Amino acid sequence: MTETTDTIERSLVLVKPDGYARGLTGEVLRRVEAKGYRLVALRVLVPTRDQLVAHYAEHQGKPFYEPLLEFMSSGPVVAVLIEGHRCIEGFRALAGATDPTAALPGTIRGDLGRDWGVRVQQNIVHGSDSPESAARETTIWFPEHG
Ligand code: D4T
Repeated sequence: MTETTDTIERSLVLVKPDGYARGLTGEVLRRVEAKGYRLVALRVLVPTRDQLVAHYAEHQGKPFYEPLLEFMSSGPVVAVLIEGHRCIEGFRALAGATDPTAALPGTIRGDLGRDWGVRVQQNIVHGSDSPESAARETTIWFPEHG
């Protein structure tokens, strides 16, 4: 059977500062590759405030917004562009629920995350939640692929 290429999606994944600092980048990438998705681009960087303001525009004004920006700029992250049919939905399933305490075992957040008693959830990874978000986020983290 020939794979149709016109419905291939890309998703923007971030290994957040907690995941990077804990040495979990390889484990996250292992799960992405084991699932069958392709790594298109990968970069280690400390996010700028401008990048985070653009990335988290939808959360501006929420109580966790400033702690979130502070946490996300606290150290290196790994930005990864992944590719595959329905990889946006697929990576969200791999990541699990936002709250790592409630995230199911078997997911990245459920297996590797926990509550640390701080003002923002440290949940190891981010993944785009729609094709529109993926396109917008790709221009922020990988302008050369946007
Ligand atoms: P991201 O965007 O980081 O992949 O996470 P989610 O898609 O799972 O969750 P989100 O956008 O709703 O939240 C972004 C980021 O903020 C933290 N957060 C979120 C938090 O600390 N308290 C909260 O009540 C919410 C909703 C966790 C992820």
